[in-house]
Amino acid sequence: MIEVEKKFYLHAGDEQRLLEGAEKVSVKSMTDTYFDLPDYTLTKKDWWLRCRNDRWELKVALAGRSAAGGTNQYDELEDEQIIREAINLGSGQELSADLERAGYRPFATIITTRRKYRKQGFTIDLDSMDFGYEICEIEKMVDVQDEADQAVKQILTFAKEMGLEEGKTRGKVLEYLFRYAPEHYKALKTAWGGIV
Ligand code: V4E
Repeated sequence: MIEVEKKFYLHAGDEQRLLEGAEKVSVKSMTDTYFDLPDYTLTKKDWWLRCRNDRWELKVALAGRSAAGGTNQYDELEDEQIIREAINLGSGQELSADLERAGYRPFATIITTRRKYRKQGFTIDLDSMDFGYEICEIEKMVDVQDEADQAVKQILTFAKEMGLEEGKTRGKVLEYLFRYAPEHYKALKTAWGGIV
């Protein structure tokens, strides 16, 4: 599956409008620890290796850093063997031990409370982070890349109908790096040729 998503900052009145008629799906807390090599090999490629509530995930950027309309597209790998292959990590012992041996280190731990809703075929996540940051994500899952471009347009149209401001947003991890790990943030800015 390919996740097509766009992040928005909500202003006064936005949440109420957005959630009107929405179906509440869940409220969950998740603890994410993100890992990379000291030279930021993964994140410079816009790849994000994390352990979420004890399960490993690798988000791999698909369509460049920022596709049309600032909607990022990622493949989400959740099978440990496939994650190993993606990052060229041979089999040994536990994934965490093998990662550490290969030089990977945690660079951020973020606790998020996520309120999840569904409306008009879109998933709406209202995320509140433990370091004092809030962001809204509108998402659609699609099966193949061909459908992703269509999903991008649909998300942007839906957001416009809901009266949301379509501006540049900093996701939770980038905001975390911006605040607490400026050297890492600067490395990404250089590698990507700009950043919000
Ligand atoms: C994809 C990404 C990062 C990893 C965290 O992704 P995010 O979507 O913020 O996490 P979350 O918890 O919502 O994941 P989900 O539960 O939906 O799977 S950190 C930065 N990015 C990408 C990114 C980018 N390339 N450029 C900008 C301006 N922002 C974010």
